[in-house]
Amino acid sequence: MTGQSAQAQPNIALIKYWGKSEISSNLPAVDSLSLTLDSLHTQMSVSLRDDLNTDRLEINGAPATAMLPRVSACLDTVCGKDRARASIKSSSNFPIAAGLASSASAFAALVVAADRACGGGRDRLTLARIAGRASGSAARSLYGGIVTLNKVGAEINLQEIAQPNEWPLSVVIAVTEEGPKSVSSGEAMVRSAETSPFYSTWIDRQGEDLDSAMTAVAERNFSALATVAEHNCLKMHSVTWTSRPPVVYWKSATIACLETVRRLQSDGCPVFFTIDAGPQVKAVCLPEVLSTVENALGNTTGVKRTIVSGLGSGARALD
Ligand code: 2P0
Repeated sequence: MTGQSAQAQPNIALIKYWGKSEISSNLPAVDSLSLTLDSLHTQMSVSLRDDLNTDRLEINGAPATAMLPRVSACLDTVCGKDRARASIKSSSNFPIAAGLASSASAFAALVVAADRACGGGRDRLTLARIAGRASGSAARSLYGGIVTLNKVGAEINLQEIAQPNEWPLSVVIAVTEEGPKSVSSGEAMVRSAETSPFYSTWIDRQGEDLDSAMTAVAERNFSALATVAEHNCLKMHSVTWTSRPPVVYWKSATIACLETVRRLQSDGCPVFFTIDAGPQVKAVCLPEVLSTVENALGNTTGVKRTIVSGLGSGARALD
């Protein structure tokens, strides 16, 4: 029996992946830029076992059959279809399937653990490409700090454009609802592509947002990063709102959090918001205003709790 463990942290996109150019290989339709977090994590263990007839998956201690086909397919890619069956155990220290990028940290940790379990020794980019086929955002969690993902032909490339200590941004996550989301991001992306009148503009204008964000990161220009990240977020949600039937991930507490961020900004506080495929608001700020931002969001109507994080490293094996 071989058992291997790995850990990965979720990432939060400031320039968002929304849409697929090829569904079979899960190739993103747009490039993206994200922050890898440090305080949230998923730990995954993979044991290849000759005594099992089927793969077994436990998430936070409970059997998880719905996710198993995606996990098994990912293991096939890493270890080959003729591999031994696997016992896979995943645990996360944050709510899953609620717009906190749990699939990103899960599949990033899975490919690292699986690669070790079958003795592959693959490099990080190869593992990121495999993770990306399972979940587009997972590729970014193989890398740390501020990360870009670019589509080049039928492949993706990734780059760490700033290490956590080179621009130590802070993130406050305002949790407004803990349950799983109503429409999966994969399904919502397909619906957006097929029905939103704004989808083609979203695709066409992504390059300029990514360029602006990369320049802002290179110059450590917080207000420029804030402007383009909020714009990109609101564009992505405009696409989901205008899909048919519409996909609206926001709750009233989500909007209350945006009002809190606007109030902080008008007081001169260096903070901006972003929202993913769920109702939570992620506020990115400079470390010196972290407690101000955390208090303000924690006291916003409808916020159940806040989670604070800095920037962290990419997925890694655990000994
Ligand atoms: C992102 N999201 O860039 C965007 C912004 C959500 C909103 O990537 O279908 O779970 O598994 O490739 O990676 C969430 O999508 O999608 C996501 P699949 P994934 O972070």
